[in-house]
Amino acid sequence: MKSDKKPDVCVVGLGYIGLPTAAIVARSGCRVQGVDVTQGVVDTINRGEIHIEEVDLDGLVHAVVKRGLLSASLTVAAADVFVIAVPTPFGPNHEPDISYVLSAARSVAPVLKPGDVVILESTSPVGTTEQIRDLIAEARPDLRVPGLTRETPDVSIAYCPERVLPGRILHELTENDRSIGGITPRCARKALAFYKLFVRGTCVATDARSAEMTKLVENAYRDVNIAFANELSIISDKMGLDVWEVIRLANRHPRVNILSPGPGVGGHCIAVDPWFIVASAPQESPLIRTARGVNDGKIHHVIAKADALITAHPDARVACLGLAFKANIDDFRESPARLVAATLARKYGSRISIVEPFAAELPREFSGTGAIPIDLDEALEDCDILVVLVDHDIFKVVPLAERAGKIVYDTRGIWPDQHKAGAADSAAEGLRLVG
Ligand code: SAJ
Repeated sequence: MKSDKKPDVCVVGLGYIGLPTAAIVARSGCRVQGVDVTQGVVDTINRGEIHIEEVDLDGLVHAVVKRGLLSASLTVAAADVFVIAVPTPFGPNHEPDISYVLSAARSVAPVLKPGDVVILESTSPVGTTEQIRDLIAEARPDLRVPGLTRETPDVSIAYCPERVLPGRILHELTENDRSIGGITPRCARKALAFYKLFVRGTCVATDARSAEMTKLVENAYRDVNIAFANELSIISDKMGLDVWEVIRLANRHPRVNILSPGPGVGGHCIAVDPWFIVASAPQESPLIRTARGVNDGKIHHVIAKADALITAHPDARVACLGLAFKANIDDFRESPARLVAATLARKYGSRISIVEPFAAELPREFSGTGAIPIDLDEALEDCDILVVLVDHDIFKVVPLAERAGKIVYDTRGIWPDQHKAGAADSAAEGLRLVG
């Protein structure tokens, strides 16, 4: 990479991470070429528009495209730095699928020249960055690659995971600390110089395998702790305890921080990444594997409890509040709330209404069930049972007076005062089911 001017950068993969990264790198003054396999994505970006939802991203992409700093194409062209940010899903048996990563590396290899830097950002099993190095070595025997030459390598190869939150991506891409894992320390230094162009957080150099494992560990840690909260909620149900009261009190301990129960774990990160660790060490990861089972099992616990409640009130109209995988965003991928609501809709049909302020229409699995989308006011006026599945802010602020006469199953603990709604018992109005 030339040290005197800003590097030309190629970002392969223009999704939830690649596009914001490309836009922020362009904003730092680099010329950035974004590459994607979908013509519609390429065309949208070249019009200065975006194909994903992310706060402030539209304005930034429009600005850098208009200034000629960001353009998109289907094919990789020569650059100084190559960032690979493509999906890494898992297969039917939770085995990691790095085929998109290897395909991206194959598209980069032919245009590499001495001095270039290749950085993988996609969440990947430990050892993937070395596989990219080996692929480049095979495709370009004319290049000296790091770790396989005693001389100074021609190219640098590194791994740098992101840890951004949807809805805060532009902020966190610049402010969060970054782990920069090089195949060699020299590779880490070259990649670190690139990130210092736009990262204000601390960039910590390490080796590629440690950086790969760091990303998986961060999310597995969170999954295990969510599983603890979900298991607590199931135990509390059995014991007739208010899990939210127990957690609230336990968290007053100076060194206890129990996370929040929910209807399960959604999204394509926390529910996926732990499996990459289990795949690498299946005998040594019983806790991580079991936590995945607890969180996936919680979905079925919530379905069974809601089903029993609806069956016990055959004349009641039901509103499911929320379909998104987490609060205040419009991402429905791998959403437990969506699975719970669709299961109830298939069984109870038009008795079920769906309130999802972040969805313009119901996902396809609701078609033909008879369930209809309604807004929150209609739910509060017309429905007798409220099943809270997502902790959207708009749901949290519903005053007690507007839900006092309702039967509430609150899987997110958003209404701690619900029990004040009346002399709640299994038959009376105002029953509050928690956890
Ligand atoms: N959840 C709970 N209870 C909690 C916290 C979360 O049930 O106490 C559920 C949420 O409802 C959601 C799921 O877990 O369904 C995941 O939510 P999340 O808040 O963990 O958010 P993600 O998946 O959008 O982001 C995570 C973050 N990782 C960590 O917090 C360690 C983010 O920093 C990562 O960048 C992201 O995964 C990722 O892309 O890997």
